[in-house]
Parts: sequence; structure tokens; C-alpha cells
Amino acid sequence: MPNNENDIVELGPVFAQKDPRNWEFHADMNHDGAITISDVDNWAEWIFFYPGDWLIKYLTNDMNAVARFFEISYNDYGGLLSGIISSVCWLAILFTVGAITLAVEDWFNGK
Ligand SMILES: [Ca+2]
Repeated sequence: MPNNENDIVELGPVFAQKDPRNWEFHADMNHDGAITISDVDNWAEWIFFYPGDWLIKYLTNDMNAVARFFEISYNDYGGLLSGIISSVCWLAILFTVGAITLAVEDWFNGK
């Protein structure tokens, strides 16, 4: 991220904005003062997009030239790019957990 006011002007308003994502889990996701069924889809969205949004945050904050070249910014949180990255990440986690489960099962069965 830009370190001073001159950098903000140079990079433009998209790169100068504050990170809009809530990185900490709060059960009351819609901030209406109660934990209800309306919060559940927000929980699912929050956890599903976490990996993709995290990579977008990393690129935007720490690899600014790459993010700028690919026109990646905080505006991409929860979007197609984040969804694709998140899907790949969750599938990799799913396959890893499945492989570990099968390996442990084989080990207990003496195979
Ligand atoms: Ca709520």
C-alpha cells in the first residue's frame, strides 16, 4: 500500500482505498444486533471467499505492481477471480483431507 500522500495520488483511488473486507469472523455478519438465519449465507460467503480474497489482499498490498498490471484491487473481493481461486483452494483442501483419511484408514486396516 502507498506510504504517503504522493503515492496515493500516483496510484489512483482504487489502490488508495481502505480494505473493505472484515477479516475477523463475527456471528452477527449483517450487524443488525442479532444472530439469525440471515447471517448464515453471510457466514458461507465469508468462509468460501476467504482464500481468494486473501490472495487479492496480498497482491494488492504486497505485490502492488502485479496487482496494478492485472487490474486487481479490493473491488475484486467476492468476485469471479476470488471465486475461482477459492474453489481451487477448497478443492485442494478437500482432496488432501480425503487422501489423508484414506491413508489413515489403510494404516488402521494394515494395508
Ligand atoms: Ca445478524
